[in-house]
Amino acid sequence: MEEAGKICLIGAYAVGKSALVRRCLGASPPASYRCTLGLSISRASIPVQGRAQVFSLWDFQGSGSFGRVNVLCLREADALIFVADGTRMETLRIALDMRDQVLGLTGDLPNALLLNKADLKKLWEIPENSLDELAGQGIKAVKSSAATGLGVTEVFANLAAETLAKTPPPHSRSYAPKTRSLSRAALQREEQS
Ligand SMILES: Nc1nc2c(ncn2[C@@H]2O[C@H](COP(=O)(O)OP(=O)(O)OP(=O)(O)O)[C@@H](O)[C@H]2O)c(=O)[nH]1
Ligand SMILES: [Mg+2]
Repeated sequence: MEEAGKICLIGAYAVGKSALVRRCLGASPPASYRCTLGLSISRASIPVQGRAQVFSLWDFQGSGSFGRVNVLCLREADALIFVADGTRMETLRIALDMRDQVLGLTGDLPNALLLNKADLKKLWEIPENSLDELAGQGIKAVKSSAATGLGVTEVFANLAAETLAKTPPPHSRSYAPKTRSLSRAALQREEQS
């Protein structure tokens, strides 16, 4: 089946990106933590308006900044999921920095910010009013848990629907290859930084 789009997951290390992908694929998080090396790509079937659509999920290695190689991988991104770990406040700052940096390069793509590990309430560090503050800044933030599944299906389904609303899949339009790419100026800025 033809891929309907590419969804990228980005954030600091150990925030739960790979666990969220596993949950999207119908599996629970693994018992032990294994960091992603570089990039892991999976294919997921996500229903949009009652019809299964295949998306590729690009799960990047966690980091505090987005390097040049990863920036090049974002050329064909259709939607972005920025992930923070609600039990580590600094990971929210990292996710917001990455969001600014990446959206500055890709332009306005469908995106969401996940405050993950919502099941770990006792360890939660992000203030309760943060969701409202972020909403006030036009940032769609959602609490999620790869452990319980909270918010996960909805976020992937919403982004898949937004992606298809922007770019219908090939079988429902006359086929034209994607032409969007990072601007030369954006790449040069990235090289110089
Ligand atoms: N309790 C709880 N644990 C989680 C959740 N999501 C992930 N974890 C755990 O957190 C650890 C890190 O999860 P990963 O999914 O590997 O994190 P990652 O962001 O992919 O990490 P990198 O690949 O290093 O960037 C693992 O031990 C997971 O089982 C969650 O929602 N709740
Ligand atoms: Mg990972």
